[in-house]
Order: sequence, then structure tokens, then C-alpha cells
Amino acid sequence: MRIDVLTLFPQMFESPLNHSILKRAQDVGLVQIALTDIRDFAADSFRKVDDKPYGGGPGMVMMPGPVFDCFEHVQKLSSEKGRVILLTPQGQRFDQAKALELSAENRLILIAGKYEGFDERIRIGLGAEQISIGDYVLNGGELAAMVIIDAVVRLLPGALGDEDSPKDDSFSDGLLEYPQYTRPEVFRDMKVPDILLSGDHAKIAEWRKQQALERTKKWRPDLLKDCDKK
Ligand code: 9D3
Repeated sequence: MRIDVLTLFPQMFESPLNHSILKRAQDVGLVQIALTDIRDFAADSFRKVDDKPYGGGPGMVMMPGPVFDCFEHVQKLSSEKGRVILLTPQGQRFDQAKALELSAENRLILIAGKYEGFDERIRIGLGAEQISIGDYVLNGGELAAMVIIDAVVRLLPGALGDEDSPKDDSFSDGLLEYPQYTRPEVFRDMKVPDILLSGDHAKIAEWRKQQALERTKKWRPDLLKDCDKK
């Protein structure tokens, strides 16, 4: 998979992309991630990429020129057309199903904005879909783009070690995870449940399923609405 990110702050991506799973996925060639600075496509010597909204109002809006020029440059970097995604608070809410869907693509082109938003002609002209990562206000689309990259890349076959499987993830079966314990057996008077030390794997599996269901009912009842396992 190839992922292009168009952003005013490419440096923000450096640390998250160069650690752990995302770093390894790039090192072994599962994904190529390319960052392109929208400001490099500004038309003037002040490198201006935003302007006041027509009709008045607060804040600044991303100008169409630099984003279009940047996009057209980036698109030519690969023959894959790619799925074009604008990170905006108005977008469809990102979830695990969307992550799975995007992980099947050959190419993603993510566009992160700062300021109050994009000139509407950017969305229309680029034929972009919009994604939001949740109902809270961020300072820009960069962290949202990183969240999407993180969630999508770990679903690429081979991104996780052989031990972990994305199939085991919470949410992929619609339930929260069961409680986990590791050594020591007793920590500050809190003991590991006897069943986990029993060696009875059928009983353990049953207990975990029950625990997962109970925790989901208690903490995330909303998840059970579209779950067939209750
Ligand atoms: C005044 C209206 N604001 C919208 C709630 C303006 C505004 C604030 C912050 C417009 C853009 C932003 C920056 N946020 C994003 O670019 C963004 C975002 C988010 O804020 N929340 C969840 N997902 C996303 S994806 C991109």
C-alpha cells in the first residue's frame, strides 16, 4: 500500500511514523508513506496557503490553488489512482469497519488541513470523501491522519507479528476485551483469578467470553446494539 499525506506540518508525522509497528511496516515494504508539504505549492513568496472567508466570519480557509497543485503533483508520484480522503470535522465517523475497508486499497491520499476548513472547491474538485475521527475539535487534520494510518496499517497482512492477529482485536467481534493478567500472581493483595491458573482452557475461554460480554454491557452498551453475540 502507498499512503500519501498532504499537510502543512509534515514534521508532525515524523515521530509516530518512525516507531514500532508503523516503522517496521515501512521497513519491510508493506507500506510506503510519503509526506508532502502543501506550503511548497503556494503561489507567492510569502508562501500563503490560507485566506479570509468570503462572506465574512472568523478564522482562515485553506486556499484551493496550493492544495490542487500539491494534489496534482502527488498524484503523479504513482500510477495508482488512490482513494482521496479529506480530514474534516464534517466527515463520516472513522471506525474499525472503515479501517478494514481502507486497508484493502492500494493507495490512500490523505489531505490534512489547518485553519477553519477547506475552500469547498477542494472537496468537490478532488472528488474527495471526508472522514472525521470523532466528535471533538482538534487543531487540525494531522493527528486524525495519523490515527487513520495507524489503524489501517496494522490491518495489512504481516504488519503485526505472527503472535498478534487483528482478528483478536476488541471491536472486530464487537465486544470489549476480557480482563488480562500477567505475573506476579499476587500484586498488592490483588490476586489473579483462579480460573486463569487452572489450565482448563475450555473453562478459561468460556470465562473470558462471559467477562467480555459483561464489561461491554456495563461500559459500552452502545456496542451491543449491533452485535449478534449478546
Ligand atoms: C467553527 C467550526 N469548527 C468546526 C468544529 C471549525 C474547525 C475547527 C477545527 C474546523 C477544523 C478544525 C480542525 N479539525 C480537523 O481538521 C479535523 C478533525 C476534528 O477536529 N475532529 C475530528 N476529526 C477531525 S478530522 C480533521
